[in-house]
Amino acid sequence: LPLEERLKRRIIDGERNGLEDDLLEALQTEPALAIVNDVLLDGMKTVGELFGSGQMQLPFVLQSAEVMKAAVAFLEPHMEKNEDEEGKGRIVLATVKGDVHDIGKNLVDIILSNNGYEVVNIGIKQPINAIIEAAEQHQADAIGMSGLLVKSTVVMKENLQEMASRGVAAKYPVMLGGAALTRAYVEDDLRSQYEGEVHYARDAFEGLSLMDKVMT
Ligand code: B1M
Repeated sequence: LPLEERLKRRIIDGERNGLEDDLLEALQTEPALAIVNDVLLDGMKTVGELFGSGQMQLPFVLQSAEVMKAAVAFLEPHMEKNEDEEGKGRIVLATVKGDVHDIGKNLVDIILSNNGYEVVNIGIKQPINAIIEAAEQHQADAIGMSGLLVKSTVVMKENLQEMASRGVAAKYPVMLGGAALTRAYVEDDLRSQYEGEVHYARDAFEGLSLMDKVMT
């Protein structure tokens, strides 16, 4: 198979043996981020489709996710860092309560961290209490919540309600992202009911440009 196909297959098959050799070879011709975005994420997309249509069972999805994580970890030191941009702001990042998906959140972490932001990544399944607490403790400038499950979109709505009732809505602009969200849900529905700032980011790059706007 050609290299890109081989890498995609590794994600789909959850096959780690030889992964690093293939990634090193890919790095000869492509920047690390492009490998993630154009090749590996395509593989994860196929995994999602196979799982969604019942052609792939959960333990195999987990294996694919682990290969994906290993690949991102291997590529991370090769990613471009914007050294002159520093101290642009501090953001608390979490996957919301009841949700374990963290590959996207961790990509957002990498992209923001490489471009001048300090990210306090508090992990998965985080209740709003823990998110607000981390924001207070670290004097964050913004809060980012990720969630991939349809039910996480409801959790995010509840989280905003909780932020409003705790009086911290004006303090922390919120960025939301994850596969089950839509721009319309965030920017029409949620925004119209919320007194604070709430934004949608389709991917990690939009997350960065959004933060750059919010922080200025
Ligand atoms: Co899950 N899972 N999963 N899963 N899983 C989905 C989300 C699903 C769509 C698959 C499907 O059915 N086709 C489906 C949800 C359906 C729904 O809610 N209606 C699903 C399901 C059902 C489940 C379980 C319930 C399965 C079960 O147990 N029966 C279970 C849930 C457990 C739980 O959360 N309580 C479960 C478990 C798992 C694994 C553990 C096996 C594994 C996750 C491992 C891990 O993350 N550590 C997993 C995986 C890998 C997936 C799919 C296949 C791939 C997700 C992924 O990593 N994509 C996924 C299919 C899909 O998404 N279509 C699926 C790559 C990643 C980079 O994309 O996270 O979307 P994503 O991030 C993007 C953008 O969304 C954005 O930026 C990234 C790109 O740059 N973004 C942000 C994300 N967060 C952001 C935050 C921001 C800004 C942008 O600012 C704060």
